[in-house]
Amino acid sequence: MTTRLRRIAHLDMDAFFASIELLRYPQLKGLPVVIGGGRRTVDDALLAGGPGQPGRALRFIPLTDFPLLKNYVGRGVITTATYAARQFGVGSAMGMMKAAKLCPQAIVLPVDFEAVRKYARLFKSTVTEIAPLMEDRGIDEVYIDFTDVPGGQRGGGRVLARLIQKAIFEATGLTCSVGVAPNKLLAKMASEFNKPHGISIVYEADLQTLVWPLKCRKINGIGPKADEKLARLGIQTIGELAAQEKAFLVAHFGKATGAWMHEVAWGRDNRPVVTESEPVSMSRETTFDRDLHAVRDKAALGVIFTGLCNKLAEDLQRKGYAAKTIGIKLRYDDFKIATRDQTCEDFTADGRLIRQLAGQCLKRVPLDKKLRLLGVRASGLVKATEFEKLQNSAQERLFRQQALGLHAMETIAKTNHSSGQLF
Ligand code: TTP
Ligand code: MG
Ligand code: MG
Repeated sequence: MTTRLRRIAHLDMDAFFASIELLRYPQLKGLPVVIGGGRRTVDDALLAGGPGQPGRALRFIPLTDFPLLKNYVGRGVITTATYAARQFGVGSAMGMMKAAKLCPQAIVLPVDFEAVRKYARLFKSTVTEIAPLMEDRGIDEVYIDFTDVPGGQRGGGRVLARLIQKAIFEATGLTCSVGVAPNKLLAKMASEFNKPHGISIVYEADLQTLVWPLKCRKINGIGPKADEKLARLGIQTIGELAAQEKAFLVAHFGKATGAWMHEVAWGRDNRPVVTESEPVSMSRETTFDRDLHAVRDKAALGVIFTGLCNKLAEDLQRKGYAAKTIGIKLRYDDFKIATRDQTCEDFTADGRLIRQLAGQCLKRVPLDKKLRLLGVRASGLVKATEFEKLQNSAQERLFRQQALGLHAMETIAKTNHSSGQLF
């Protein structure tokens, strides 16, 4: 087995709420746009096609119809701003009045939360289709474990990062920035290095050059209060923090925080990427070009069956899962469906074992009618890392049993009679 480097990505959408409005009104591309304030009558008029033009396509609304920041009346704060607006010093959490002074010509639009949720769902599902180990970190950002994803190691993660960026752009029309690093802590910093639409790759060896010059505040977890206290102690940068004795930090910030500060300043972070929603099952199926008979077309069916099992095994391995239960689905020429499944003692992502278990299922279905469709399904999934842990403890059990003079137990496949269940 080749040793893989731990590669963790942090992906963050660029000017998220504002970029969503630019999809709706592409004529605003490249212009300073700020999002903030409540919805006003002028906003409703825009959504209807512009003042006096109900029914007009939104992309044809002339720029002169858009409300400007200088005319904005009200208190509110800026939620976010396009990069064009940021050049004027306008940004998140700034009061609208102050922003209007800096960039009076900026166009101001309200947040469309429904659209935000829709695009958040869409970009996240695009990520998990490519790399399933994704941790949701809020409306517009995620961590992704690249370590075992095909291509996740190439160029330190650059190849996969670019692929995901492209897939998100194709699915949503939105851009994002990605940082790939040995852990979440560094990845989170790295995703900001080349914003917008950037990728940055950080290795452990880059700590001194890329991370230590940054302000302590860039560490996710060091807030304004801790930062102020660090500044009072004469510590401005992460490098200066790293130069402190752990005992010194513990003395000033307490045992847990002090030790944590020391670790993060040295770029160390072992937190795993935690996925909240695990897939329940994975399956592969195929409908034949012509109906096949189990006996007369045995050879052809055998090849297809083995192919499906191997593809399913590849899917499991690529997405980092192992399955407890393997099942089959048949559709006969009269469109009736039969399913069977088989639970094994261990978890598996192995093509040959999947083929063997699926073969046992096949022996339990009637095969007198012709078949239209064949499918193989894996359920009872665990993450491969969990599986390794289970395997290790099973191995230990086995050694203990052998030490006690017991026979090594064979994996006994328990038969689970269920039928008529759809995949
Ligand atoms: P961010 O990712 O912090 O900002 P952003 O996506 O607008 O810009 P960047 O390119 O720098 O990542 O936040 C994501 C969205 O969350 C942002 O578009 C609007 C919303 N948001 C708030 O509602 N309030 C806030 O204070 C911040 C910072 C963001
Ligand atoms: Mg963002
Ligand atoms: Mg964000």
